[in-house]
Amino acid sequence: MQFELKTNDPKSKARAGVITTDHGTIETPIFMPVGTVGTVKGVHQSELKDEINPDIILGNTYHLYLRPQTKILEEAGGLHKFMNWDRNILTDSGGYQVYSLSGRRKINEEGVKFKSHIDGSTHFFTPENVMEIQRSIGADIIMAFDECTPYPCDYGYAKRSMHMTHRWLKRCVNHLEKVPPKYGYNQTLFPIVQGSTYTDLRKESAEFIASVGAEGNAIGGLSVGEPAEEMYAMTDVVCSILPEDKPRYLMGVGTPINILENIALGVDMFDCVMPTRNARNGMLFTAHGSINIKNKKWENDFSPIDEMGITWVDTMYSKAYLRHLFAAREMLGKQIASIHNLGFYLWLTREARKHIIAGDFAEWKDKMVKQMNKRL
Ligand code: PRF
Repeated sequence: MQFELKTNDPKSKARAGVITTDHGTIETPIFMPVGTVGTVKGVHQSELKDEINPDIILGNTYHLYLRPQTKILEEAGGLHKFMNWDRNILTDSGGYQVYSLSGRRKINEEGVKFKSHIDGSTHFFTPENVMEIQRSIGADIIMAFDECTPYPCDYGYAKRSMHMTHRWLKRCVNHLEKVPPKYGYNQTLFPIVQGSTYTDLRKESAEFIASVGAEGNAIGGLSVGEPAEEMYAMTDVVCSILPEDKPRYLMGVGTPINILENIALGVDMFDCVMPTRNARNGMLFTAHGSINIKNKKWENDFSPIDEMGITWVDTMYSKAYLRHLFAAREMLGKQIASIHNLGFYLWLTREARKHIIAGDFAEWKDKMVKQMNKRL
């Protein structure tokens, strides 16, 4: 994998770059649509490619390991072939998904014992087997196995957990060297900074992660319920320590405003279920604020979903029609809303990139943050 830093914004820490892997280039900043189980929920591959057009999507080790299971993915020749997606894929390691299982897991130095959300069966993830599973899935970028701490988290726990995540990283790196890639292209491991909301821990973690010399780095443990200002303070500290010439990925973030604020602090990559999950609940993001399409006020509003027309659904359908689809619980409603929201998120990061290159990102960001902070 290569990363070429193209432009630094003069008035913020925002950057524009290009990542190149064996599955093509990724222009950064980028938002990566989440395709947890090998599908970006409700969106056909053709719509994803032609309309939303991301250079990379995300998959989840935890879910894919449980279903369809590693063996099937190997027989298919990896996730790219299985889901017929020939661009980049990143897989998360399961560190966050098992954390979300709270009552159904036990963590110790060796790894995490957890119960499947599907059938209750017991499984064990270790840094070693998570590397092997990610070899079998075959994503271009794979994540280290970490513990994502909750918020709030007491200092002692956060510190012990962070040190364990660092030891787990060493085990990931050692083991990955012993297991070659399976499908003839390279895979790049991104380590993950932890340290909860404690500045000294974040510094220590970022220094440790930087010392490993990986080709890209991630920031975990944020957007878990802390106030946005605390998240920004942590991203800022971490970005000031992580290497300039390597991409930085902020995991599981966030709202359109969170994304712009974190781009301004030097983050290059994002993922979040928000655009698709909120779409399925009838919430649309636009450049002028968010819309609850289920609201009665849209009942006879025959104007397009979004005048900007970023994706074809925006001008093809009216707000009244989309509201009707939600009221009637028709699946097309969720599909339309998902395409709209993902199109908007990708538009937002592409515009950010354009403005970084043009040198007026900071002003544009402030204007957009004000504009988007409304409910229509
Ligand atoms: N670790 C991993 N995946 C994640 C996170 C993390 O801390 C987060 C935190 N927002 C989202 N996804 N492995």
